[in-house]
Amino acid sequence: MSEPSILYEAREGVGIVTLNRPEVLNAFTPDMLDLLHDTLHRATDEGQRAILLTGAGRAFSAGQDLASIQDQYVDGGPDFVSLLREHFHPVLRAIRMLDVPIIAAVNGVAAGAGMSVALACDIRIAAENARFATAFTKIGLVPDAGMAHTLPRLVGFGRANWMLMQADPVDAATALSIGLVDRVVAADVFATEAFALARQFAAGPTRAYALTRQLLDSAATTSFDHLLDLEADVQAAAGATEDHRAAVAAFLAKQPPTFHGR
Ligand code: T3D
Repeated sequence: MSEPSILYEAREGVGIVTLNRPEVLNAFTPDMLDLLHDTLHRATDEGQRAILLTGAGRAFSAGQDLASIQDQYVDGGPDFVSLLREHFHPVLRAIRMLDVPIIAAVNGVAAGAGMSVALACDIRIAAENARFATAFTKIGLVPDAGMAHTLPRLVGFGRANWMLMQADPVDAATALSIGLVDRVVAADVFATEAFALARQFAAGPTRAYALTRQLLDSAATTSFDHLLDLEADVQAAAGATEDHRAAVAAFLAKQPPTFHGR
């Protein structure tokens, strides 16, 4: 029997989700995307307080599996609309709507929609040998899986435009310097450091993280005036959490806070 295309393990409050088709650099098939979607929900349903998303072997993901759709080109071409709407988009929406923080541990190359998935995550930690290739225009496609939204917001319009149109891969050091990733670590300690980072988020104020993401996403499409109204409501939700109250009490008692994710 073949290995599952997505591996899952729960450890110390972290759901570790591994893209697992290393022979094709973890390129996505529809079944794999559906399983990824279900596995993200499995982690939160089980009560994990952070998700660490990574790839097996030498890649994070090379995006859409181009070999698996090759035969469709003789017959009118792949059905891009259903591939995106039915398989990619549920994954991207799940990532942006999770109740817990999700950290992309980019262990190697991330290309096309594989890079898009990494960019949709809350935090990116990359191994020093990681590479980021938008790849879409190299095969005559436009950015998808949300990249036209996420990339300019991370690196600015001009740099995003260059990366999408010129499309040569960007190395990890450059990715760090332009804000595409949050941390870069040596390959030999990458797995340990990535897990430690995820565990740190798993021990944090879970609701505040999810509400922060919600506020940032809303801010991208709203006026400053409306954002001020929105932040009052979202802050009321954060302020009603047990974690907030306990953290203020801990601060006043000169103690470190302990968060329970409630
Ligand atoms: O329906 C739709 O298409 C719409 C959705 C589109 C979303 C997208 O993601 S479009 C972008 C798709 N991805 C790409 O175009 C990237 C293609 N891959 C590459 O450019 C390179 O493989 C990398 C830059 C990612 C890595 O290069 P390198 O030299 O490190 O590895 P390699 O030798 O090219 O790849 C290793 C193997 O993985 C190789 O197989 P082999 O020769 O050992 O049997 C290669 O064919 C396979 N592989 C890599 N990427 C894909 C792939 N197989 C299928 N699909 C891939 N995307």
